[in-house]
Amino acid sequence: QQRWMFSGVRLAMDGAGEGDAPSEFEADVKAGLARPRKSIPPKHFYDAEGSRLFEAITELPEYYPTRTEVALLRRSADEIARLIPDGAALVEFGSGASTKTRILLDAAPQVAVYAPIDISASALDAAAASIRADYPGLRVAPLRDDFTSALRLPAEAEGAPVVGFFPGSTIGNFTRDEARAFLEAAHRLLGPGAAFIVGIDLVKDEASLVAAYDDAQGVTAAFNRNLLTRINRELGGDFDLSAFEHRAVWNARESRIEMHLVSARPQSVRVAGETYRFDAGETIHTENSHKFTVDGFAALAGQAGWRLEQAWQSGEPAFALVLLRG
Ligand code: AVJ
Repeated sequence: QQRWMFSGVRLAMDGAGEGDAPSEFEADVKAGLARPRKSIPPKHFYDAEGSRLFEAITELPEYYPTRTEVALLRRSADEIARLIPDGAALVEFGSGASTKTRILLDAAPQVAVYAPIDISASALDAAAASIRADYPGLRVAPLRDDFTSALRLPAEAEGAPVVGFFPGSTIGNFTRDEARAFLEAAHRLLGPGAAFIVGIDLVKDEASLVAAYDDAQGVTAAFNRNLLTRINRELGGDFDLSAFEHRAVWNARESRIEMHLVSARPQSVRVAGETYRFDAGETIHTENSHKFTVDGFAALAGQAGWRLEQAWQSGEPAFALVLLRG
């Protein structure tokens, strides 16, 4: 951690992972419930149970993004590897278990340094240990932090060609302005000439999109409601879980799936000593998941100083990996 430098620059949504400071969780929940349109940032989904539920989501028949991206990555890995220079440093944003990274590392043995960034210390330690064990020639320089905050590359990456990696369409959790700010920060961090490989989920028919976020088994509903369980446990809340319904809606104007928790009746909820009123039908907006076109994403990245160099796209359901050049 000493080899890295940080700034106080933070975005409203800044990464997924357990281990947020409780005070940040409390501040976000209190501020979010006090707004006229109540909202809580999606990064707070990922306590231990939330992380487990998200893993279960990735196995659902309706939730296509993970398996589609993994298949696309496998299929494109050799082509992507040809664009990665000898001795490169691979910097991953929100690395989690580093599962997708292995597909790249297997195809690109010329990568010399792996610098995973993740907010969860436990996930980062476990991933770094297992990558070190399986790739003995690779230097692993992990950074435990919110991935929007890193401002300097590790010393191990100095002088090396830099390749950023941000799979999972996690960039879709940002609003447009946040995504632009993140891409600008990543451009500064990775440096001129760097490559940046980003996974983006693509616009498709509304029924497939809604089903992916409102599955038949109710796992996504449980994932959404778990946020209230976490508030009850960690912040002394008294949310009645049976009085909030899961809703996933397609917002065509913003090109995003929104997840909400809908109050089934008028009610008051106490959290950390404060009372919050809900009308019947009032919602807490808990997540945005933006869907892109390759051209639209290239334009957005262009505003942040990146040029689209190559894109790999799956068949239906459509998902893309893009390689941006700084
Ligand atoms: C981890 C942000 C990519 O938006 O698809 C899955 C999270 N939320 N189901 C997504 C999520 C509900 C996921 N990301």
